Amino acid sequence: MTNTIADPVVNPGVRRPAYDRAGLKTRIVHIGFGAFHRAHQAVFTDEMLAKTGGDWGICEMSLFSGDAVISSLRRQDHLFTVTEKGADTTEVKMIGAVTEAMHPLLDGIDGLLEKMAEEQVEIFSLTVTEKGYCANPANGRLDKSHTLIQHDLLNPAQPKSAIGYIVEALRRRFERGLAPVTVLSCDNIQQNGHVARAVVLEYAGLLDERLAAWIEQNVTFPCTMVDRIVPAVTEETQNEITELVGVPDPCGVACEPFCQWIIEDNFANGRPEWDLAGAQFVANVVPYEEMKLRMLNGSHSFLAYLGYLGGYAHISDTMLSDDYRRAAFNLMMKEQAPTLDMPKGTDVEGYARQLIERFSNPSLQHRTWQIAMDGSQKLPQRMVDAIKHHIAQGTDYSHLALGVAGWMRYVSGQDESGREIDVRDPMVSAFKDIYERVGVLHPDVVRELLSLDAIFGTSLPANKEFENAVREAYLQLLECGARSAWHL
Ligand code: NAI
Ligand code: CS2
Repeated sequence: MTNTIADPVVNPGVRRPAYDRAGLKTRIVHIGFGAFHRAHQAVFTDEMLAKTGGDWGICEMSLFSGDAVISSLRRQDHLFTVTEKGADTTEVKMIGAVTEAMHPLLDGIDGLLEKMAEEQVEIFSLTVTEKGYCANPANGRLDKSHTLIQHDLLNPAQPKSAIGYIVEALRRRFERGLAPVTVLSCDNIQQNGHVARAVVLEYAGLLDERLAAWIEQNVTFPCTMVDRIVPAVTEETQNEITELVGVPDPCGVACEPFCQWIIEDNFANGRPEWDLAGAQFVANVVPYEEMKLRMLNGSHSFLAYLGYLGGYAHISDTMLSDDYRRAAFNLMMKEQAPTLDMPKGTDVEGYARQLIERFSNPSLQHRTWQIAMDGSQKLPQRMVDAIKHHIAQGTDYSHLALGVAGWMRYVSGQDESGREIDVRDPMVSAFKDIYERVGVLHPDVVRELLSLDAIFGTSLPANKEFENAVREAYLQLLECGARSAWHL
């Protein structure tokens, strides 16, 4: 048998769990054992446990891909490592907060549902990506035509979508007279708790009005602002982790040292004292979410589209260009910050400067291609909401228009040298149809892409001034290329 991180071969520099793991119970079920959860909620829970010695354990679940990672996690006693990499610091932490790990391919759909229905479970947390909510991105309502939702409505006891799992597990709890739970969304969606609540209630209502009413009255859906840059793990990262840890850790991830979690204090049942590990519980998260989604994620997407088109593979590469760095800072300060309504004393400019520093971290290889993914699910909260604000105020939004044009140019599927771009997005076939119909890189695609109401809603596309701003930016990109576009 080969050694794993559960064996006593791990390098002494790795920080180990500082609490009694045997006392943990599965009180949290987490759906989406991706890179982000491992480096964020799992770390907060681990650090909280080191302070309190409590019993908040996590059962990890992935619903689609990821069965191999779940199997690996089981093989290594549910331990995994997180490597925090600053510009010139490296710290490796072994996380011990996980008690169980499940996947439908390993345990059957019913196995997962029964785990979620266990009496001691108090929280269902989620990192299932923006598209995992099966919502219309522009308005946050359930997309009833979604293939997974259509399937689940016909087979509610054998669901496929995260929403289907949550509602079926809640039904079992409701019928067995068990306590309700808190559904804790940790995805980058504007008012993520409200969106989770809306889709769960709408879907439950289509199945059973009584169940929907019970959920509405008993289950809570706090909003959260989550922040830590955690790039997808590459082979290079895996090798580096093996070197640092002493044995391979197929569940290991690497991330930046920065970490932030602001949580609306609205729990149906118990909650961990995550504040002891640095999280903040507040009454209203929405302004913080908005600030993060527009300033960080908005400029991330701007840099991802224009960076990819300009030939930059990583965010940190774009930060080596004065033009890209200045454009990202101006986008944040001139066009995103003015749309925010922050509590008094919030240092927005300090936040923007810190973001530029975080984006510049040379130890993180965060691919522009990764961030460019799923743009249809990301543009509304990252750019479109702010554009609406500027149109209402009559103020300048030229960087945002360039960002939208960069997305349009990117989803053409062809880069500036004519090479194919691997566009990943649930709406990719709609983009292909438009480009095929209108002609490759014809500026009329602007009007056609703007008419996708799942992204731009219904009123914005009718605004001629907006269409012209995006069209001009698109023409700039065609004529000069991303690196020479106006605002770069
Ligand atoms: P990942 O690709 O490593 O993991 C994605 C997880 O979501 C996997 O477990 C996958 O099985 C699951 N998933 C994907 N599509 C799904 C669907 N339709 N239904 C149910 N589950 C689905 O991605 P990562 O890095 O963990 O990010 C996940 C989400 O976390 C992001 O989309 C974002 O909303 C949020 N986030 C990510 C940050 C990062 O820097 N990676 C930071 C802040 C938030
Ligand atoms: C990124 C985010 O992939 C993306 O779209 O913008 O995942 C970003 O890394 C995080 O939100 C940082 O907290």
